[in-house]
Amino acid sequence: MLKKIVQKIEEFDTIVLHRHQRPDPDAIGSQLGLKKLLQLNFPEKTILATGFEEPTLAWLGQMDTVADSDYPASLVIVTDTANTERIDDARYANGAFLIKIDHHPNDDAYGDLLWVDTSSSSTSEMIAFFARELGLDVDAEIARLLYAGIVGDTGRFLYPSTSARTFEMAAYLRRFDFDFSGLSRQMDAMDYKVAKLMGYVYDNLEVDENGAARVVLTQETLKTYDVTDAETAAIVSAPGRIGAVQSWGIFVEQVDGSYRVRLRSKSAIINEIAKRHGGGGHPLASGANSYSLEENEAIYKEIQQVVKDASK
Ligand SMILES: [Mn+2]
Repeated sequence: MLKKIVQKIEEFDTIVLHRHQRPDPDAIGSQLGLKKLLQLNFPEKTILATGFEEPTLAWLGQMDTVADSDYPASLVIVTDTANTERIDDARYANGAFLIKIDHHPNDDAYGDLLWVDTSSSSTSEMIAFFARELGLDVDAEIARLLYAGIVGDTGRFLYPSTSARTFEMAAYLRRFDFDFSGLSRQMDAMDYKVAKLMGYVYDNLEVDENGAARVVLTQETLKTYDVTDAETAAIVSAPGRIGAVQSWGIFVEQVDGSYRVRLRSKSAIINEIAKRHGGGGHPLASGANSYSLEENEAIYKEIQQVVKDASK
């Protein structure tokens, strides 16, 4: 598989890299890590990265301006994105050949060539593996980007997706001379306003007798704390720090009145709930969409049910 991907890379002069909307450190880390990796190892090629410039992740790196005319003769590689609707920049379909590199369940098997490995903690881990297995040159900046992606998707090596290979890749990347403690501090840091929002989350969290929990963040709450939907990412794992909490949903009201629901769990499988409500993702970390207060209730009831079933 790795060889096939390299063969395709060798065939094209222009390569455009995409990742998912509402990017997280793994989306950008894998996208820009791969970009720098290809630039370093194939200096004669034009390697471009496209997508929304997420302000809270600007410290990771910048996107490029990609022209429509760049696409027809290009290889497009999409990292960290399970389904086509989630790909940032719909022009991904305009390339001559499409490769999917991802670690989410392969429910939407798009692309002409797919490398999907659900045993990987992150797509950044896959790119690090790709680089090491093929003996490609790696530098400190590539290592920084991929390490950030691994740290992001494993919750700093906390989630069960953290494997022996995850640590191997982390150890491999750590050899390069990037600002390790600066990056670690950056990824652990939060704005004062987000810290206050976290206080709100702990104050208003509803937890049932089996450990099913929820909190609703309305537009009004977001305004009160002066945080954007993207900034709420920092509080998603917070309920899990409470011992009694097993699975939880964070319901974030959107401008249009719908809700983005972030589902997390310590052991009970919750991505089936997400799939029933216009979303998907990992068994223990997924996202759904709700279009009414009734649907919010239905989703919470489903969380309660899986937690109850798992506690038997
Ligand atoms: Mn990921």
